[in-house]
Parts: sequence; structure tokens; C-alpha cells
Amino acid sequence: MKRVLLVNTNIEKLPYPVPPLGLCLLAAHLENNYEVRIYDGVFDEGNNLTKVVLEFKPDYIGFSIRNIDDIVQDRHIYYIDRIISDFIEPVKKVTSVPLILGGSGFSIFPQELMNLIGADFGISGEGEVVLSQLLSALDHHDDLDGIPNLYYKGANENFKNSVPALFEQIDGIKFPGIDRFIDFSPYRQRGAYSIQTKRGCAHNCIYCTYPIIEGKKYRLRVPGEFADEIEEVHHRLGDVMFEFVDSTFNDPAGHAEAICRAIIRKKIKVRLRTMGINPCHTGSELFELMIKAGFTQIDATPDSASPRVLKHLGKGFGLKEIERMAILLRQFNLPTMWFFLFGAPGEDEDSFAETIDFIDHFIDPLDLVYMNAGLRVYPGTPLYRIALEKGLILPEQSLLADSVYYFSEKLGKEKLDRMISEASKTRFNCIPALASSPSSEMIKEALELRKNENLQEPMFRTLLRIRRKQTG
Ligand code: B12
Ligand code: SF4
Repeated sequence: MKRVLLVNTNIEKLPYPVPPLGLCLLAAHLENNYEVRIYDGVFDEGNNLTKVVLEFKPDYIGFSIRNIDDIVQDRHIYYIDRIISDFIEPVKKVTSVPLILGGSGFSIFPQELMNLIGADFGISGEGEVVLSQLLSALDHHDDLDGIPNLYYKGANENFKNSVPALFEQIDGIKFPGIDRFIDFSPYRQRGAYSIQTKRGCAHNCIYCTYPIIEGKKYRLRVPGEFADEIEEVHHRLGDVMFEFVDSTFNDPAGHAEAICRAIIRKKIKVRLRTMGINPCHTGSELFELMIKAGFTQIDATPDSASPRVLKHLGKGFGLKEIERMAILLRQFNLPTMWFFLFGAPGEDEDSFAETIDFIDHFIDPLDLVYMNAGLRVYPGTPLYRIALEKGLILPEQSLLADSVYYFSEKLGKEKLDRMISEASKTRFNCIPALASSPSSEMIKEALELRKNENLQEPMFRTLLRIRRKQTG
């Protein structure tokens, strides 16, 4: 059997380390035909990678590129340089087998990353089916022409096959368990077990890359099979936090409810959390089912509470829906991290005040509010076209390392930063994005406090307690 090494190049540990779910799914898909191993770089940071390559002697090496930067403009974090210096270059020195790139970050900038990294192949979007097709074609020296989403080195430049993007039905994809391919133990304390109920997002929010990465069509998992997976992992690993990594949790309507019912039928006690609640499809029934199923916290990402800005952002919901959701969340006492994105097209002092007013009147002060400034412009998004039209970027400009952020003309960056800083001073639960990463001392203190006082609350509430104590 030929051997495939899959490399997780993500070394980010904030807000917590995330296990490489995508690579585990690829490994599961390939394992009948190849001997597959995953090198998980999160904690080893590339140190033992060449040793693994020399011992395992792979015929192919796949690198997953998840993060490009951390989307906080002033933090200036850019991951690609270290991916090249600590993962790609050392591997190139010890082997000449084909190197294949993929991952969500890669899928946003495929052509540029192919050129920069000098890999042999790249696959944008989901990888299970396409990677199998590529490896089989390479094994048999077949033509690569029919393989969708494939980038490869040509004589003088990189090519992309012109076959339409492939977004497979999710039914054919095996979800066998992350812990079958990597050591899950370092993720237990602060991390979570990532799990997917579907792929795709049908919405059109102007800045968002998710439809580019996952496609615009929803492809749903069968709720019973999804609940079987939760049950199996629960039996194998015991008490872990399951985190749903769908782009939006409760869209299309009814799927999240069906998922919760399937988990409830299992009669197991599990801890669940999710991001991406869409205010459109929220009601008492959803939250009741979520709590019964085991949800202990959620992320809510309305981005704004100004009806005008919501329209500009293309969110597809208005203030009424967000208010209804906030009221329900307080009724059901579901701890929530709220995310707001200031500076969108149309943002001005009035719209800023509308969002602050919503925070003051509707959000539980025990809940966390992230205040982000500026919208990262990504190729292929509606915001990219807006930025081009406004002359903020040029058609040939690279947005990979030199990220560009959109700030509404009426406020601009400096003024918006000042307004956010002012608003957060008097609201201890409101945190500007730049100050949102807790220090390692703070995390240590929080972990100790949780242990000593046997706190069952979400981590963000413990961190908020410490912040409140620190700021008096
Ligand atoms: C869920 C999520 C989170 C959750 C993660 C929770 C968890 N337990 O995993 C939270 C909220 C914590 C989070 C945090 C962050 N995230 Co995030 N996140 C996502 C999201 C929505 C889904 C990721 C996921 O799990 N997908 C499901 C799995 C199955 O897919 P996958 O891993 O991508 O793998 C598939 C393909 O990519 C491909 N593939 C993957 N690897 C390879 C390798 C090869 C060789 C091949 C061929 C194919 C291939 O095949 C796989 C199977 O189909 C994506 C957006 C998206 N829709 O992809 C953003 C995304 C990955 N996040 C992003 C970012 C920036 C971050 C943060 C840095 C933000 C911040 N400032 O905190 C942090 C970093 C966290 C960390 N430690 O790395 C960016 C990364 C790109 C960029 N702009 O840099 C994305 C793309 C969103 C965006 N804005 O564009 N995130
Ligand atoms: S922000 Fe959420 S709802 Fe909007 S396009 Fe992105 S994933 Fe979909």
C-alpha cells in the first residue's frame, strides 16, 4: 500500500487549540486504499515533522492550511511565513514526493499560495472525494484534466482545471472520529471535539468566505447518523465538549431541531456548543430542544443591530429578529458570546449608537460582547467588488499578506477605534477585538478558579469574572 502523510500546519492555540477535523475526514476517506498518518503540528509546531517524514516514508504529503491571519488588523498576525519556514521548507529538504495543499485558508487564496509555496498540487474546497481522485490519477499516471478544484504546477505557471467546483453530497463522507487519527488528549482541557451536521451556506453576507469554501448549497447529514457519531465518541472519550463547526447552526429551518431531537433520543448526557446561530429561525422550540440536547453555550453573530447596516451587510434578517433571539436567550438562560462587526458600508455614529443601545437593553451583562472594527476584504466576496469600485483595492492587488480592511467612509478607522474603546470602558463585558485574547496568566488563573470552585460555567464567564475583578 502506498503511504500518505497529512500535515496539520495550524499552530494557533487561541482562543483555544482546534483539532484538525478536516484532515481526519480525509484520512478516513483514504484509509482503505492507503496507509495514512496525520502529523498534528498544533503542539509540536513542526519540530518532529522531518523525523516523521524520514521514518514513515510517505509517497504523498498533504498540508492543511487553515488560518491565513487572525482577522484582527492591528494584531498583525500572519501565519503563512511560519507554515513555510517550519513545515514546508524542512519537508522539501528531506523528500521530493508530491506535495499537496488544501484547507479552508488555502481555498480562499489557492492560486497565490500555490505560487508562494511552490507545491505540486492544490485542492480548493472540501477534499475527501477530490484528493482520492488525485492520488488515484497519480498512482496510475492518469490524466488530471477531469479533476475538479485542482491546481497544479504547469511548465511555466500554475493551472486550475476548468471542471466546475465539486461539492459532494455529505452522505458519502465518513465521520469516524478525530481520536482515531490523532491524540485528542491535549485538546480536552480547553479545546473541543469538532463536529459537523452539514456543509454549505446559502446566504450572501457581503464579507463572508464560507460559501466560497463550502459552497452555497446546503448538504445535510442524516440526524440519526449524526447522533450515532456523538454517542460513539461519548462512549469512547467520556466527557468532552462537542463543538458544532457548521457555518450556520440553525439554517436551513428545521435541521437544527431535527439534530437536537436525534441527540435527545439517545438519552446521553453530553455538553454541546455552537457558533453561527441565525436569528431568522430562532424560537422557543429551538432553544428548548438545544438545552435538552446538552447545549451549554452558544455564539451569536448578528454583526450589527442597526437595521440599515444589517441591510448593507446582506444579513437577511433585521433588528426584530435579533431582539427576539436576545429575549429568548435570556429567558432560557443560555450563556452567549456575542460578536459585532463595526465599520461596514453605511456605518455612522447613529448606527453605532443603535448597536450599543441594543447591547445595553438586550444582552445579559454576564455575556461577552466582542467588538470588531473593520471588515477584512477577501477575493470572491461582494465586499471585494465594493472595495474595487471605491478604489480601495486594485484588481491585481494581493490581499494575502497585505490584508485590506474596509471601514465606512463616515467613520474611518481611527474614529471607529476611539468609539469602540470608549464604549468598552464603561461596559466590562464588552471587549474590543484587539484586547480579546486573554493572557496565559489569565487563562491559568481561570483554570485554577474553575477547579477550586468547581465552576461549571463556560470559560468565557470565568474570564469575565477575572476581568471584572481586575477592572474593579
Ligand atoms: C468553526 C470555525 C472556527 C471555530 C473552531 C472550533 C473548533 N472546535 O474547531 C472557532 C470559532 C474557535 C474558530 C476560531 C478561529 N478561526 Co475559524 N473557522 C471555523 C469555520 C467556520 C469552520 C472550520 C471547520 O472546522 N470546518 C470543517 C472541516 C471539516 O473542514 P476543513 O478543516 O476546512 O477541511 C476540509 C477542507 O478544507 C479540505 N482540506 C483541509 N485540509 C486539507 C488538506 C489537503 C491536502 C486537502 C487536499 C484538502 C484539505 O478537506 C477537508 C474535508 O472536506 C471556518 C470557515 C469555514 N467554513 O471553513 C473558519 C475559519 C477556518 N476560521 C478562520 C480564522 C481566521 C479563525 C481564527 C484565527 C479567528 C480568531 N481571530 O480567533 C481562530 C483560530 C483558531 C485556531 N486555534 O486555529 C478563517 C481562516 C482563514 C483566514 N481568514 O485566515 C476561516 C476560514 C473563516 C474566515 N474568516 O474566512 N474558527
Ligand atoms: S456570515 Fe454566516 S450566514 Fe452570512 S454568508 Fe457567512 S456563514 Fe453564511
